[in-house]
Formats: sequence, C-alpha cells, structure tokens
Amino acid sequence: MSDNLKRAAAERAAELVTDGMRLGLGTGSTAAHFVAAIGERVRGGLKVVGVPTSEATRDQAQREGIPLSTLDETPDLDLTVDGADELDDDLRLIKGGGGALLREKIVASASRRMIVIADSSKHVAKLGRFPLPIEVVPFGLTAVESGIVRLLDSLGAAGELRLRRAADGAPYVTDGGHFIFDAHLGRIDKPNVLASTLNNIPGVVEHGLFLGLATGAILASGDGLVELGQ
Ligand code: ABF
Repeated sequence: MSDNLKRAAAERAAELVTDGMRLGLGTGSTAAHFVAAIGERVRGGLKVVGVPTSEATRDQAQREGIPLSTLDETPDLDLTVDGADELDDDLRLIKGGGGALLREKIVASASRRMIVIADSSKHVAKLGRFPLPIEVVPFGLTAVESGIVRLLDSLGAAGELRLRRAADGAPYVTDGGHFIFDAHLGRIDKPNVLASTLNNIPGVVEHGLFLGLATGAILASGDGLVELGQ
C-alpha cells in the first residue's frame, strides 16, 4: 500500500517535468519511483539532464538511461524532486534517514524549486519524532560527538552514532566518507535555532533540517494526492 502511495506521488511529480529541465534527482524509495518515471519518459523522448544526490541514485539513473551531469557542470537546477523523513505545514523537513543528506541539501540549494514527494504519514504537526541525522567528519569523532551530546543534553535529548550493522559495530559511512549521528529529539520547537547551533559545532558537516528549501510537496494518501506550495 505505502509503496503505491509513494509511486503515486512520484508519478505526479514526474508530470511537472518538461523538456530542457535540469533536474536534481533525490534519493530513497520514493525518489526511486520518480527516477523510474523520468527514465520511462526519457525513453519516450523527453530531453532532460539529471544531477543525482547519491551514488545509489546515480546507478539507478544510469540504468534508466537518464542523461546525467554533475553540479559542477550544471550548477543551476530547475527542479529537484526528493523524498523526506518528515515535513511540516511550512515545508520544513527532516531528511537523511537514508544517509544522503549532504548531497541532497547541496543539490536542493542549487535548485529553483524543490518538491518533496511522500506518503502522507510523513506530514507532521511538529518536526522531531524522526531522529535528526547529523553528518560528522570521522576526524576527532569523540570530541565532535561530545559537542553534539552537550547540545542534546541541554535539550533533554540523546543520540547515537549510526552503525552499518549492529553486529560488528562499524559506523555507517556516507557517500562523502563521513559518519552520521542520529539525534532523538522527540520534538523540535525551534528548528532555526537548532540548525544554526548544530552548524556551529566544529566537525559537524551538515544536518538533516532542510529549512526554506522545499517549495512544494506532493503527499499521497488513500484519499488521493494533496499538493502544497509549488
Ligand atoms: C531521502 O530518502 C532522504 O532524505 C530520506 O531520508 C529518505 C526518505 O526515504 P523513503 O522515500 O524511502 O521513505 O529522501
């Protein structure tokens, strides 16, 4: 059921794509439906170029036959379509559950429009139930973690380093060669304050709060599609 909802949102987003667009291609199971839908349209003659937000999406887009570029070659994008872990009424997002938040944020920031596609269960009144991913450099991990833990303590929250596999205790490594710390906040009352506080911790590369980046959302539920923004 949920996969059908993801596909419905993705296929609606694919209808918004027109010839000549420079597209940011998101990551995750919902974005994968979008990449598949664009692949089908490309095979039918649509002319677009895509900038993938992860190695996984690059592989899929290549298999689909979508012409690809890099953000260095194509620094201004018309539209990015990506999934999210949570979004609120103001189109503020938590992303990064899939580990691709850094490239996702850089690509979204380079786009004139960013549309979130999701099943409607991701739409929340307040962000924070989903653990907030914080991408950190491996260098000086203990010190970097301490900085994050001090901040979380002050908020009555906790977190942990994401592991690749619980069995061997090896950290999960992002496409950029970084680690991810997942912060269990429960609720985020002041997303802007939290975002800038995290940005000020040395060693934090990026975090999964996407504020002021999404311009629209397409949410699918059993009752149909709801579109927010544009
Ligand atoms: C990406 O994939 C991420 O930012 C987010 O963590 C995740 C959502 O995955 P899915 O679409 O599989 O729920 O969009």
